[in-house]
Amino acid sequence: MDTALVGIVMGSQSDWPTLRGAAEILDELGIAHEARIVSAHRTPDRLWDYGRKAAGRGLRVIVAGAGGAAHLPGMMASKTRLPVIGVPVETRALGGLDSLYSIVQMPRGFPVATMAIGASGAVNAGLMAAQILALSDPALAERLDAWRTALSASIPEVPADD
Ligand code: RP5
Repeated sequence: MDTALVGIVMGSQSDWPTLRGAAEILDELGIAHEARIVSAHRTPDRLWDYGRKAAGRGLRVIVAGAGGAAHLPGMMASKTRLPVIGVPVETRALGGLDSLYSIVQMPRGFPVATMAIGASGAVNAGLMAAQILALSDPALAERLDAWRTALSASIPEVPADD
């Protein structure tokens, strides 16, 4: 197994159905990654440890998803200089607006690149991580270009009836 370049962290097992979208796109693009449950509130020491060691272990980008009081992406960003891409997980109570506001409104100095709420946000987080890595990986840049071209080609110009 190659050393993971992207760390996907989430606050709970219940976030995995959403965050899996990031893992799948990274698989598709041939990017080594790992997934871990790291909760800002339930396992703060694990979060500290993960953030402190992330760069030294060879990770280049972190995708962090959480729902509700979603402090994980911001706290992770405070512990590592690696780019952190935040995914607001949809919530039953507030539809994920709570997650979005918790993640997006960072104080000056510790940015989190915040994606859309839910599944689209997770896939885009994987793509954003790939785009960052492609800056220094020409082979990946080619795979990414091909992926984007295929997506464009799959969009019909004329809408079909049901
Ligand atoms: C957050 O609380 C997690 O990120 C999750 O989205 C939410 C609910 O967690 P569970 O109660 O389902 O474990 O920490």
